[in-house]
Amino acid sequence: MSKIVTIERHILDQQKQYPDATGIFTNLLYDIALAAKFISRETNRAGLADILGATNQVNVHGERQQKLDLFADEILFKINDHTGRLCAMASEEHDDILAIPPHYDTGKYVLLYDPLDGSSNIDVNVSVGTIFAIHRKVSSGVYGTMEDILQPGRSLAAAGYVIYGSSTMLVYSTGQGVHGFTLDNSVGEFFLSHPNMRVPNEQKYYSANHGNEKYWTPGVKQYVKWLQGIYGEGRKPLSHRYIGSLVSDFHRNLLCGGVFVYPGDFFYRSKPYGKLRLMYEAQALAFLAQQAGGYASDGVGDILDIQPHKLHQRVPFFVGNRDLVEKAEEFIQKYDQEWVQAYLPYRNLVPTFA
Ligand code: P6P
Repeated sequence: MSKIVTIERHILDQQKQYPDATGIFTNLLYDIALAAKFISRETNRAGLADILGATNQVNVHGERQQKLDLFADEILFKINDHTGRLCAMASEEHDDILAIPPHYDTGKYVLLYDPLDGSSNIDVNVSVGTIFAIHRKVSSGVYGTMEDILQPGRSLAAAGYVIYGSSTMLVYSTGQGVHGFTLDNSVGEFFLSHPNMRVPNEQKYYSANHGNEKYWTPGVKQYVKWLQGIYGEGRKPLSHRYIGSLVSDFHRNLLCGGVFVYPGDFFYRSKPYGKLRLMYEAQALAFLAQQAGGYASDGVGDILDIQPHKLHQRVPFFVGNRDLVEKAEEFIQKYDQEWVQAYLPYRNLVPTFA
């Protein structure tokens, strides 16, 4: 029997090797793991309880909120609002920063999360996920501000996701590699199952929604044809796999090799900056990809170098094997200058506090 390693044991082991992987992460990750256990339980029985289906509410993006969205959002906030580890939180489901209630202590980290990404898939029993990112507090006051939230991904202290699939897995990094833990429901504990996850050299899949192909820029269209092997070049063509649930598509490509593609549309369309959000989706997955030997780009440059200017900022997203993502940048640089020149002013906006 191999060594039984819990999240706590793993971080303590890491702490010995890397002095800056402070013990604070043990508690913070444990809080997230506890929330994940609650969400996993509800997600797995969604078909049975009356928690299934949409509410009559829409979120900040005008997307109808699933009941499980709201449940996951509330659990993550309630488990973390009183611990004294955080100075603020932010969620996909809320317009603005989530303040720590005044009667609780604050701490030196900020937690950003997408509580249940891909939740529209719940009713059809497709796996969904939670995505989280942890920044260090940089503002001087007691309570967190937007300055603590809108930091580039390069500054991330930790990030990860939980995938609620055939099994529930928590995958995280504190900057010392990517590590996956699988939930053993019989004991209610996450155990290390995928130590030091690395993007494999073999590349198997590309993920893109071909229903949007008519809105793709010329460079992106040619890039996807290159991925399919249409230009020959002796490269093994990639198979297409698209679940429409970001965490699921990312997780499969992390394990099998490949690239996820959600580009910006033409500017006359509704999503010129793509659909995915920088602060609680792209940054976290870009951090993990980089830690696993991969790379993430908005088609112009490294996602981790983008200075955010607003909480729900969208970003074009290419993530996976470094050579596949860099090839996307090449095609866009060569064939999509009109789109790039229109995108750069948005990409380079600075936040009001700067
Ligand atoms: P589309 C789910 O709604 C989500 O935010 C991600 O999980 C997923 O990758 C993407 O949107 C799917 O978007 O436009 O292909 O349905």
